[in-house]
Amino acid sequence: FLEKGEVEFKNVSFSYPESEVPVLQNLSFSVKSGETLAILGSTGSGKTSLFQLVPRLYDVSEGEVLVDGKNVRDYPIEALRKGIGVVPQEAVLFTGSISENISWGKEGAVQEEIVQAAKDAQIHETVLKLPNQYDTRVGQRGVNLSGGQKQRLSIARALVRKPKILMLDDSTSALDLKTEAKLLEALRKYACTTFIITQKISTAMEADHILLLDDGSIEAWGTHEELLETSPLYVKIVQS
Ligand code: TTP
Ligand code: MG
Repeated sequence: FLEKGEVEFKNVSFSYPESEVPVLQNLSFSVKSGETLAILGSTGSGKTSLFQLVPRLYDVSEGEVLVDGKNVRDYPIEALRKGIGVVPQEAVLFTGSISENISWGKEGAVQEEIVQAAKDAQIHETVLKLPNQYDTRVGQRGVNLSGGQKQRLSIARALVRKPKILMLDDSTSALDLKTEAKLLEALRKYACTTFIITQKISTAMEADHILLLDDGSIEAWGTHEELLETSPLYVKIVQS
């Protein structure tokens, strides 16, 4: 659906429809195929809003978002929705089996693919302990899952589609550091371009680039080492 998964923002500004308030202001950056970008910034700084512009949940107000050099407006919406896996900030599960929840949005996924995605998302072992394993129902009258378990199911759902671009909206917030490290390691073989919103410096340190958003603008861009030198705000976050 997408060729390489390169992403470029060119002078992007954005306000929500019917609002005058700019949420993102003049953002320019680019991420190459297979690279990881960590996005940091305080609550309300525009991280989730930035994510929504890539699969065109919203359109930019000014500027351009390019995927593989082409404006996202020039893609069929299906290509974007299928080539980009967005794991939302709040995991959305529906009443149905674990398998159905993972394969949702990918018709014809076979059991091996579902299990592989679950293994990579670090939820397979948990599923095996459930009463009916992959056939266990979740949601109403089904089992209750913890926040971190829901997050990992939601990641498995994105992985089963083998996206070229993977966008994780604080999706590892409930995971312990060891599980998160295993997850990030497993993601490598997907070789997808990865955007990861995170509050954890340990996650940001592993990324190829860090984008620090402050009130809708880019406060700093670079690697962990570079930001330690150039961004007082980043240093403050590291020390907090
Ligand atoms: P977000 O982009 O949601 O900010 P965030 O993701 O950085 O915050 P958090 O860490 O809490 O998840 O919001 C930026 C601004 O945009 C904020 O003023 C709320 C507003 N907004 C809307 O008006 N409509 C929306 O659908 C969203 C997501 C945000
Ligand atoms: Mg958010």
